[in-house]
Amino acid sequence: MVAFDPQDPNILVAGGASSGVFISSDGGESWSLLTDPFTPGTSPIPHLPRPLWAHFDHDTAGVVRIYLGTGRGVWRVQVPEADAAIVSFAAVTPPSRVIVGQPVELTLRKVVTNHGPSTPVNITVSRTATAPSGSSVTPTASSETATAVAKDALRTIDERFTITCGAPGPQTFSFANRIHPASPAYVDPDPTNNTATAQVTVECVLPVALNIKPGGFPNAINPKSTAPVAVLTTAAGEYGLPLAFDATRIDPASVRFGSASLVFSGTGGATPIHGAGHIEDSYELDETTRDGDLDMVLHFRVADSDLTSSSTEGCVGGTYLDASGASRRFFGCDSVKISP
Ligand SMILES: [Ca+2]
Ligand SMILES: [Ca+2]
Ligand SMILES: [Ca+2]
Repeated sequence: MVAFDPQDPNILVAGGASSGVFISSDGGESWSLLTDPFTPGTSPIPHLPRPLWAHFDHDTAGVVRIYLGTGRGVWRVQVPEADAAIVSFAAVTPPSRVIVGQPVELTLRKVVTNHGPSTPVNITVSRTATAPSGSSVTPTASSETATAVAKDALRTIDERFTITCGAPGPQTFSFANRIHPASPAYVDPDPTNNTATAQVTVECVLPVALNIKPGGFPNAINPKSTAPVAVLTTAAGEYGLPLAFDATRIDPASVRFGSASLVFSGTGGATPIHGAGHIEDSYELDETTRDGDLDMVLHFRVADSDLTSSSTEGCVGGTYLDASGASRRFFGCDSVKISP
């Protein structure tokens, strides 16, 4: 015998000749034994051999009554209800920008509760994560149990993921959640509040190779002077960079020069002199080689940046047009020695 509850298709019961009767409250994913085929004489639970039919009764709040018929009579079993619910689900201070190829931790915070009437109940929490094509997220699936959640108590669950951008531009990572009472001996009367989804869109930033003071090292710069900076055109894998970059596609007016935190966040930094750059085959990071491809060289007044004598690196960030004409962000740093 297999019977579905017409009021709640997630509830079904199944029974065989001598196996006992099983119930599932999650559409058949998990099952528990309703009857006692082993010690029916000593336990208060009956053994129902050869069940023929089942009738479901929701007339009483907080419990589902199931009438099981055999050729010899009708038995009533009561299954308690527990309404597990997701109250909220969102990312905790997600990064707005992530460098392509660099793994970043992301926390999603979920609050679950149990609206009862059964209390407390264990709640199984399972989740999946999906990355856009080319990017990655781990773990892609996991689950845990929130134990003994009392009626209307709020239980906070933090879920940690690692995301890695595979391409520059906006990338959307998706997270889906599903909860249910851990034991299928409980029926969840409202499955509509058992799922939640969240999406996190980050701007993926292309890492680039930078040569401050091309042709010289250790990049000693007078704070009252201007600093020449070459953003290098590179192939994928060059200088350990994940993707190729054509520096001649940079929009010079968008470029800023300064500390990593200020430039990466896009909140400040010096603008290039005259808002311009020039395209030339500049020096590679060995300071002696010109590799034959064209790079972007810009000049900045050091005093316009936030770099000080204690700074050990200078960074540039800005936008460029990719092969399809879309505006994307790049970012790179080089060591620097600021001294008069
Ligand atoms: Ca529910
Ligand atoms: Ca240099
Ligand atoms: Ca070059």
